[in-house]
Amino acid sequence: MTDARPLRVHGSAISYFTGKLEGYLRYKEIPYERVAMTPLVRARVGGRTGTTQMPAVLLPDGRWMTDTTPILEWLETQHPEPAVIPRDPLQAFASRLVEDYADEWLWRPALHYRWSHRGDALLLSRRIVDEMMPRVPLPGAWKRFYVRRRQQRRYVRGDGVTAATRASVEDVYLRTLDQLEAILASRPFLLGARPTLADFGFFASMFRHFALDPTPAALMLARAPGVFEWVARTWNARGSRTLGALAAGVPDDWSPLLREIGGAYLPHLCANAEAWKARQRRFDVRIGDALYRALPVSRYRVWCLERLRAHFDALADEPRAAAQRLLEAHGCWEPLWRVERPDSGYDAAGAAPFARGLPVFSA
Ligand SMILES: N[C@@H](CCC(=O)N[C@@H](CS)C(=O)NCC(=O)O)C(=O)O
Repeated sequence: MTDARPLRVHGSAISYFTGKLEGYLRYKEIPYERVAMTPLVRARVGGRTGTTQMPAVLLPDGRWMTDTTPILEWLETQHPEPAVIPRDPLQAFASRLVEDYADEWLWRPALHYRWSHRGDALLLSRRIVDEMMPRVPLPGAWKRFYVRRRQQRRYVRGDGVTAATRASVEDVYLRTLDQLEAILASRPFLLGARPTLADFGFFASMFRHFALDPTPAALMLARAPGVFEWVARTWNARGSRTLGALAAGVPDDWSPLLREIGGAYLPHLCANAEAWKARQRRFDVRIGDALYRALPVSRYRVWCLERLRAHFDALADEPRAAAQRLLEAHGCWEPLWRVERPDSGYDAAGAAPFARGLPVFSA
């Protein structure tokens, strides 16, 4: 990409996936401007991309992109150095798996902490209204109340967080802090001396939610100061100076993350994919000791499962055998293939991130 004009990143200063993309763009030293998603901007973005999800990126040549996972993948082809997708095919596959897991599985705890805790909800609804709805001609208190109610209904109660599941949802966050803290005790980033896809996957929740929202930030400071430091390190990383080697292979200290993927995330993707095939709108799933009820079926997450399989299938013989051993050792192999033909029907032409966007929470 030779055009040096900045990308226009339509999103928000408090958004999970906008933060993920910004961390990546800063590391890659790709110039961008953030454009607040006011209702007018939102309507325009929706018309151009098919979804009002953020971030939505407008390229200098007039093309629009949505969905951070294929956006990063495409930007890597335009700005190959320094690569955030490891050159080693096994590491690349494992990084993609961890990116997808971190993107999707930490969403629920991130939204729960933000909207279930009153102090966090009051603060964040103010920030959202001030940034994105300043000119909506209604009293500020009404706008903030509307935002809190919408987010609680959609992303807390609507995503299965109840008195019965709340402790399990919070445990996902606390366990992740412990897992990352252990890894970061021996390396600056998850795979070595510079960030990779796995770092940017976790950066989504860890930066704009967990490190900045008061309740989870206090927990992070007390329990995992190494993670807090990594959040700042990732935000401050630059390809031109954050250099150095990656570890060899997939480090042993990734095992707890991989077991979580096999025991929780992939079974959840499978239940969602079965429900999609059965044309349900909602589904129940038991993960560990939590029974999540009436979760919205997500076509996007059927596509996530398909994409992980496609990345596996694309490996050459030797790394494919190594990836299979890794997946088997962590309980990921069986659930990766459990559902026969998930068939999301999304993006058959392989146009993502330039395809019509697909909202996460919608069948
Ligand atoms: N898979 C998408 C997810 C984007 C997403 O879910 N963004 C959230 C904000 S961080 C959003 O826009 N939600 C829509 C809404 O709340 O209306 C990505 O990676 O960009």
